[in-house]
Amino acid sequence: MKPTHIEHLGVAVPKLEDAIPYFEQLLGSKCYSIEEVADQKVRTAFFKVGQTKIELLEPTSPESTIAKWLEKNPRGGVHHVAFNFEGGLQKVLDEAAANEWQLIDKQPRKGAENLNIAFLHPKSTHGILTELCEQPK
Ligand code: CMX
Repeated sequence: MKPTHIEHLGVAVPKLEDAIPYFEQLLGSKCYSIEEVADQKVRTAFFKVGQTKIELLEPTSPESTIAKWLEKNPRGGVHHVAFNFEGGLQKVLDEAAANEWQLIDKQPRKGAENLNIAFLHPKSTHGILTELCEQPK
């Protein structure tokens, strides 16, 4: 298991439009994509910082995991860290399971930007909700 780079940092915010101007100024680049991920009940906005991205996440429903997280962290903040892998995400997940890390997703599924993704539970990753990613073929 060796990620190539940090694919993105997921940042939960109450409202995308309130946060986008700050990140555009900070990063000196425009938000390049806004996308709704219906099954995660979020709207996302993306920025590039070198090879890494910042993904802003706004809940689209009170049942969204992001809405629940914002109840405890109303200003927003870093919600998850996503690492990019090459050579097959299922292999990485099998290794994670063998390490007894708690898998939220037992097999890869589709996430924002059509990435193949799977999450590890923060209870087994030193408090960091960890996303494993692979670029689509
Ligand atoms: N980072 C660190 N810890 C977190 C966390 C996060 N983002 N979210 C929840 N936790 C912790 C809580 O603090 C809590 O800890 P304690 O038991 O010590 O109090 C514990 O996890 C359970 O928290 P909860 O509020 O009851 O939340 P749930 O168990 O319902 O859900 C989780 C937590 C991680 C399983 C859920 O958020 C999940 O499945 N996440 C993966 C999917 C996801 O995050 N989707 C949104 C992004 C989608 C995208 O990027 O496109």
